[in-house]
Amino acid sequence: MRLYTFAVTPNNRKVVAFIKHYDLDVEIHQVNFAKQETKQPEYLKIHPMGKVPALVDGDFNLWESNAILTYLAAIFPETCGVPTDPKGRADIDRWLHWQSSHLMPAMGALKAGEETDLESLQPLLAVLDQQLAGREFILDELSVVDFAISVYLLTKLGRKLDYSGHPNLTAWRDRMSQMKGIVESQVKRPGPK
Ligand SMILES: N[C@@H](CCC(=O)N[C@@H](CS)C(=O)NCC(=O)O)C(=O)O
Repeated sequence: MRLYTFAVTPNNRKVVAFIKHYDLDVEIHQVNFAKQETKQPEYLKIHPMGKVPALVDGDFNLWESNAILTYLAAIFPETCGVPTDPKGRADIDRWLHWQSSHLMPAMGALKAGEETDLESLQPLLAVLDQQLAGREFILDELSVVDFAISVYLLTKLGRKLDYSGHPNLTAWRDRMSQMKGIVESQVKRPGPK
């Protein structure tokens, strides 16, 4: 199994973090953007939109980071990354959709400068804080959603947000930042000489 990825973005990091957290037998291939690897005909056969991440498992090509996360959790059930009961599974879908349809667009708008007020994220942070009340992880047990969401709040932009009114979220974010997969998927930037 091979993951095509580009380390630095949250949609890529969430998958790499999950793989590294559980030492999954998946080869991680960093694509070469400078050489336009993702726009080459060979790669477009894997991901017709020419984006990353993408997973190749034999003759099965899968793209969309959240679909890759739930597939890996199914292939490697020892991760317990996705509950198998219908309500547990629906809860996973709920939070993965929340990440892709609310958190990502809101943070994307800030990053693109279409929205300039960092406070615009506060209602979303409040929803997450409320969910985390009395819980160690978003769905009690560590699951793919913790990886999918935490990486957004650990980006450069995520680090600028005000978490002071959200104690449950603050504690979870700190906890996630110390998890093996999150630590090992961190891109180390060269420091000042
Ligand atoms: N919704 C997709 C987003 C994929 C995506 O936009 N990937 C970006 C990096 S995060 C990319 O490949 N950008 C380069 C390009 O569009 O050429 C996912 O979650 O996998």
